[in-house]
Amino acid sequence: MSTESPKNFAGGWGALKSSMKFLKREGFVKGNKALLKMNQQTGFDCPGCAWPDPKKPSKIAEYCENGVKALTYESTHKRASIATFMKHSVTEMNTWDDFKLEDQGRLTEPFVYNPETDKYDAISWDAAFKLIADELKALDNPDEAVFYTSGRTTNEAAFMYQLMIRMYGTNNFPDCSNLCHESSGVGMAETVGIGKGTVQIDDFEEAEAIFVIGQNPGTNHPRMLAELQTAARNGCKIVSFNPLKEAGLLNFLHPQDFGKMLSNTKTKISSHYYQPRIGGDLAAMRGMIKYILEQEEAKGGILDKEFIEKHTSEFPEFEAKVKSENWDFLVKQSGLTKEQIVEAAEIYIKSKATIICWAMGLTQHKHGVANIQEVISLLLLKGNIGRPGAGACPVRGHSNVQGDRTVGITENPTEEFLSNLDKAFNMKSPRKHGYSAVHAIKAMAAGEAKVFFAMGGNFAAATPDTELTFKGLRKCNLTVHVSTHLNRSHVVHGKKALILPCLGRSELDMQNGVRQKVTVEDSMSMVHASSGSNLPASKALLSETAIACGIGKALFPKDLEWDKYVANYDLIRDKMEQVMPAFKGYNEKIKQPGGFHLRNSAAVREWNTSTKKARFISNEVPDLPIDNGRIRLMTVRSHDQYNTTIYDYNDRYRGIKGERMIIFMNKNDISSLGLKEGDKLKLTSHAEDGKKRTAEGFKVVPYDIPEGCSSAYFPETNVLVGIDEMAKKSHTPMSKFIEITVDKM
Ligand SMILES: Nc1nc2c(c(=O)[nH]1)N[C@H]1C(S)=C(S)[C@@H](COP(=O)(O)OP(=O)(O)OC[C@H]3O[C@@H](n4cnc5c(=O)[nH]c(N)nc54)[C@H](O)[C@@H]3O)O[C@H]1N2
Ligand SMILES: Nc1nc2c(c(=O)[nH]1)N[C@H]1C(S)=C(S)[C@@H](COP(=O)(O)OP(=O)(O)OC[C@H]3O[C@@H](n4cnc5c(=O)[nH]c(N)nc54)[C@H](O)[C@@H]3O)O[C@H]1N2
Ligand SMILES: [Mo]
Repeated sequence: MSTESPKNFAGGWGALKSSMKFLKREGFVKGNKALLKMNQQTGFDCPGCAWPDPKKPSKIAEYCENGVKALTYESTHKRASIATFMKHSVTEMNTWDDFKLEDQGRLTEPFVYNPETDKYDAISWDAAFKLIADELKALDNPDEAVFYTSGRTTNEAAFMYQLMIRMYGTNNFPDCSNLCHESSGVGMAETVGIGKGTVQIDDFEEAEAIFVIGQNPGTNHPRMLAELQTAARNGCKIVSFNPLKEAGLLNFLHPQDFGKMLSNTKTKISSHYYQPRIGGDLAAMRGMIKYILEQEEAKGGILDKEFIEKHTSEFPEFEAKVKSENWDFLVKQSGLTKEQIVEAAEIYIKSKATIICWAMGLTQHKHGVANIQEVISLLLLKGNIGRPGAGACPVRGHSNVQGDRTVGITENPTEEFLSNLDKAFNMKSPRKHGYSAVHAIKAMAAGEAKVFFAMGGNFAAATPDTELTFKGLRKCNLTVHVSTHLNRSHVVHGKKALILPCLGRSELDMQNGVRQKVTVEDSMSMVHASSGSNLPASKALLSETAIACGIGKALFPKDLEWDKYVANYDLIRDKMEQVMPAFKGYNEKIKQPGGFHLRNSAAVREWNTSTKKARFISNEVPDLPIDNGRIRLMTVRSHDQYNTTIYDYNDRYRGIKGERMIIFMNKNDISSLGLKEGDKLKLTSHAEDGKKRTAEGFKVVPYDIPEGCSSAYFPETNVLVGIDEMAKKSHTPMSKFIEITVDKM
């Protein structure tokens, strides 16, 4: 391992150099051609993040270093073929790290686990579909099967998948969203009546202040830096709340801006940077609101009283709650000074249009939902929802995680959706709500769920409480994964196990001789078409849509003309429009460059809440233990990973090379614990269930992080997250708040 000083800017020549490295490593020519089509209005959607494409057609393709990694990963020349599986037993492969598993390359054909040889053998698609149908039919109750989705699945595939499963009879749809932005969805649905962001991309040009809370766009949404750069140049105040100084939030040098690259001109991104304690944001925001209300009382003219009167409910209760709050408590809990809180509040007061962006730093806490509701309260005070340059912006993760939810991937479907589905397909969907991700793990571990099916993702590695998750998966009668690459979930498997390889987003999807389009929805509710152009990694791959329909056909050959839908995705979209009125004219609308915007009720100040108004909800600011001899650990992404996919072992912006087993700590904590840089630690977490969970071998790296706080990478740290450590109401694992003690090894 080597460490160097963390960078104070993102992008620049380092980003280009890294892009070139990945292009070379995975097969330069093919990747390069495909890049020209990425995020172009006639090409395919980047399988990286859910940040929207630019509105105006651009001459050059919109991509970033991490988009290049996502694409080269998909178009690698390496293959996990039958030869790979003949060479290595599953037990052996389970000793490999996550990098080595995925680095075998693209899966080439369906594989079935052979318990006699402990190896995966090839199996035909028809035999695989039959095996799944037989196992599903053998269950006593459809609720004994669980169907996970990861957010890369396109609208068409997700829709046919949920249809097949609801025909089968369950709403057990745990989703990567459960591990991710669920707190945003739940928090916003209660307060503004819709669980989606209210801003559109153009709003970033009109905002006077943009708050970025608990998000690391330099690594996870690099294309967002272009919007922040434009805003900063327009004089917009950019205020970051993050325990770490993240390079991308400090300065940016756009790698596609040749002029600036040549003159090495960086743009300062954050005008103000605050480093709260991990979990301290709710206290900080409550402090800001307290100051705003104090100023309103002293001077007046700050609140948008007309908006509050006309559009909101429960303001008096909220005001009373905030006033009763003790400043010392809020300051101590936030980890900031009162001056910093006041300074941030002053920026908010002066700004005529404010956007608040956030990601996992707010959602993956016990008080994740309360965090989001405080963001909303802050916005409501000045009527900052439903007008230009203002609004709530939960920055989504997976490129179609929002779309999957829209088209029915949810364990809590609405009655409206189900009854429309029933009408469109002449069926009776189950009404009982299903398992979320955490509940699915518990059910499998308890033997109550017996078949686990995953449309994408890497459930074994992405979820909390690794030991319990592994136990649950191994107990299943059957585990099935639709995947592009080999991963942990294939080698920690049920008694029977299948790996079903699928096409990636960048690949040509030909059905019946016709090139198909699929659609996705970005973070700002734009739905647009995507059509891959690369030759598929193997002739035996099927599209996710064809796989969902293949299982549907094996289960219910007579109930639907499954082949008809596989042959022409337009017909799927016609059906979708019957179920979801917002998609009216779907096939026509996606012909428009850039696609179409799904109506967002909150953005037009229509509040579908229990009070029919936007709600101020008075949550308690949690009294989180400080100085209790424990350290708060947040688990984050390095620059060289995509969730559980490890592209490489570097974290360039944070100065880490060739290593992932590290823990960033404050230098005062390091010395008070008698440690020094490079010491190897055993981490022990202290969950409320009383169980001690440990992870070993993390090297100490001193870092600019508040005292009592630390940071390490996931998935290596998921063993430390107790299964019951989850956000209230949203049940999102508390991946950003693990209380640990450390021992020198
Ligand atoms: N290249 C790449 N892109 C990705 C992904 C990837 O893995 N790689 N993953 C995708 C997915 S699924 C998602 S959900 C998004 C995730 O995007 P992010 O949420 O940006 O991802 P994390 O690495 O979890 O980073 C969380 C950030 O919050 C900060 N943070 C942690 N705890 C707190 C806290 O208590 N308060 C505050 N204020 N900040 C805190 C951390 O320091 C870090 O900067 O990215 C998506 N895009
Ligand atoms: N401790 C901790 N844990 C976390 C988080 C955290 O911050 N901390 N973040 C959480 C978050 S935000 C999320 S979203 C989850 C992510 O959880 P998942 O979505 O389950 O995991 P990924 O790592 O994104 O999935 C990677 C796998 O997806 C497959 N794949 C790639 N492309 C495709 C495709 O086009 N189709 C199909 N079918 N498969 C494909 C590949 O085989 C690859 O191995 O992890 C969560 N886990
Ligand atoms: Mo995510």
